[in-house]
Amino acid sequence: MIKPDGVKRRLVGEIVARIERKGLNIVSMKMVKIDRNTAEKLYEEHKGKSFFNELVSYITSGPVVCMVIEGDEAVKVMRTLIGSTDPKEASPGTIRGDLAMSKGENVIHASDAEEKAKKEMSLFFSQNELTG
Ligand code: RTP
Ligand code: MG
Repeated sequence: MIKPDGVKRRLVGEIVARIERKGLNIVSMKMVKIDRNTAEKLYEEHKGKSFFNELVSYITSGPVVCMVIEGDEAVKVMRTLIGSTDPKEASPGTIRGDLAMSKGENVIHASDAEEKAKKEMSLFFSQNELTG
């Protein structure tokens, strides 16, 4: 998911190009404005943490671009492609390493496990949007 700062900074094309050039398939894509309820589900694992409210406000602050990405070990490959959570520590060549500076606004989210990917897909896509 390209986060609100990525969309605002007009990085959608840049990020989509990197995913495609890597050899992953984008099988579904849409721009949406996330509501608070969905944001809380997306980041359920962080409920109660000090940064949770800030995270929910940020992710609901503007449109995001959701993508379903397919490929061999797609979850792992996407996590490598995006880089470390804190962009200041993310390696050059990664999306966060090259395009961001702030841990709070780090341009992209990616699921970190297959079960999470399935859950997150169902938050944003209906079945007929996934099988096309
Ligand atoms: P994401 O879920 O967005 O792909 O990010 P991630 O796995 O790399 O990092 P995660 O630990 O899941 O944290 C989710 C998002 O919360 C913000 N965060 N802020 N202030 C802090 O210490 C802190 N820690 C995390 C980041 O925006 C992170 O992407
Ligand atoms: Mg995460």
